[in-house]
Amino acid sequence: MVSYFESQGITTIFGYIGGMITHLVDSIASNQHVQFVQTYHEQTAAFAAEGYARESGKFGVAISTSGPGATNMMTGIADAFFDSVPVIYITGQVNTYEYKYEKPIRQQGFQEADIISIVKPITKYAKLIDKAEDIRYELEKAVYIATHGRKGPVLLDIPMNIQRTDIDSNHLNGYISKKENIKKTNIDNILSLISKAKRPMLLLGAGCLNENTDKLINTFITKTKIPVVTSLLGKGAIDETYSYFMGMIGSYGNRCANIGIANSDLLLALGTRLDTRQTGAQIDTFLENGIIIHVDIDLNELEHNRIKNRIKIHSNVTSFLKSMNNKNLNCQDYTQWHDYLLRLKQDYNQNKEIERFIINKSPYKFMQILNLYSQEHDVITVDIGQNQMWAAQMLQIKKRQRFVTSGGLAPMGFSIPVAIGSSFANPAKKIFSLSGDGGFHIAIQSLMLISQYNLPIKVIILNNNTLGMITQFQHLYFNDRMNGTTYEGGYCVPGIRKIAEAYNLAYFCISESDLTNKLLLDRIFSLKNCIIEYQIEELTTVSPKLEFDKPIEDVSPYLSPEEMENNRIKG
Ligand SMILES: Cc1ncc(C[n+]2csc(CCOP(=O)(O)OP(=O)(O)O)c2C)c(N)n1
Ligand SMILES: [Mg+2]
Repeated sequence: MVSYFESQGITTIFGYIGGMITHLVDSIASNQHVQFVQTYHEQTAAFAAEGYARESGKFGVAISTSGPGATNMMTGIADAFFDSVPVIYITGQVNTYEYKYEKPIRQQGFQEADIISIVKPITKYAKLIDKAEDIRYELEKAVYIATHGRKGPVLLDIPMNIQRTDIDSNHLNGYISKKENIKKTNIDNILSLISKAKRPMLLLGAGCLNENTDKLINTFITKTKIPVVTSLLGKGAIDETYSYFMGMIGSYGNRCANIGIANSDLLLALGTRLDTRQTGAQIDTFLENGIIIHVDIDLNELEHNRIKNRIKIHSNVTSFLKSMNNKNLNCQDYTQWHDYLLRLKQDYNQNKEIERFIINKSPYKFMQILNLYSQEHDVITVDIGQNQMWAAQMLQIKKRQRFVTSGGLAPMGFSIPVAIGSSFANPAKKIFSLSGDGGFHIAIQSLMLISQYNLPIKVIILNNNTLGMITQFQHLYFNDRMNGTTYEGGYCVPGIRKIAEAYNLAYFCISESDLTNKLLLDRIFSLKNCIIEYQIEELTTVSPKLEFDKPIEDVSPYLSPEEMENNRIKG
């Protein structure tokens, strides 16, 4: 198994040891080219493998023992499933002669759990391998499934006695993939629609992050000058300094992006599933008078999307853009459309939003500083909560920068493990890992790896001393009853200075007043790794925010009806 992973270019396998996986760990240790990284928690391994997959462009591998080891990986498995990340998860299992199989009992072997049944709904493929001679076939099949079509996780559950069987893989059957049967799409109709559109908009989703897709996107927009928005997961698909880049759309999208998309007459949505967080719950009003061309690799997403009236194109983004770029496309004159969007961008960019609507500007000011200190090619990993949205709204993603966050599952504690996985995939990359105080606490044990392997990761904690995203929710809908989210409500933040010391990492505590201290910031940001605690006083909020049942352009805090009207394109 390890030799096979080596042949696929995999250099690191993440995991946590236990009796039922010791054979595999031992085999990894005996291979010169593949290392085993002991992650101190299986959830860290599961997320790290995702980070490794995203950064390497290959796939990640995470392993654990049976029972609790396997169940601890589940959050990562679900995350990889919803966000389409190719990862091979391998769990050890009790010996086949101890396994309960179909017997109507709860458990037969010690630490036995039927992980296959548990993970079926959150994997592309999950298989108990209880015949040693199946291993080659199943392994090759697992990698094929994880990395083809809409990518995602696969789990192989391997009993201990199967792991220790001697095999000669040259004499075992391999997996031969079926020819993929994707119809060649006729794009002439699409070209004609785009050429007629007066106000087209390109929406980039996670499906645009494949290798080389950025070049194709670049060619397409250089040629057409079509304006661009992204989804949360699409951030990083384009250098955001593009003049007609409007920002991120959605529930926490930039106001100019949300108004812009609402006024377009044709939306070319690439590699995105147009979920509620992007479109708002008012799907009937989403691009009410416009055409939506929906390009997705997953036929089910195309067929079962809530938004009616879409032109569906079953294709991956890369081949779609290749065919588009090969054709002649005569676009309309976009001068008026561009002028309108540039005006929106001027009036409703995130800096304006903050000036106008945000009382506690401190977190956003930190993001402005990060824009100065992060460079092309850097990796920025982001956790869940207000910190995620401050980053998504405010960070201007540069050329080949990677913005890694979780969209579908959104598990707190994601950012640091995923940064670690990225770092093992590409040790040359500088990484900024952002978390809230809550998410940081959940991922705490993974800090060990940063000092242990001296990884180039700066861990940044936006410490507002609350589970901020939920306090904003409690403020809106629960009359400020801050149960479980503030000190008074029973939520405490540990002393981060002491934690940094315990994990052997340099520590800096800064607040808003330090953001003008260039000398200090230069020093902190020039370090290879450290923990930066950014202390934020008072209640924090995210703005804009789309409230339930509002159309995408009508985000809170609300504009006056006159201002709204003034932003609407008539006709
Ligand atoms: C594992 C997990 N548990 C609970 C939640 C629900 N949740 C979403 S955001 C949030 C608060 C996050 O607080 P913090 O990490 O301090 O970030 P902040 O919002 O303050 O920036 C919570 C509890 C979640 N997303 N993931
Ligand atoms: Mg917080």
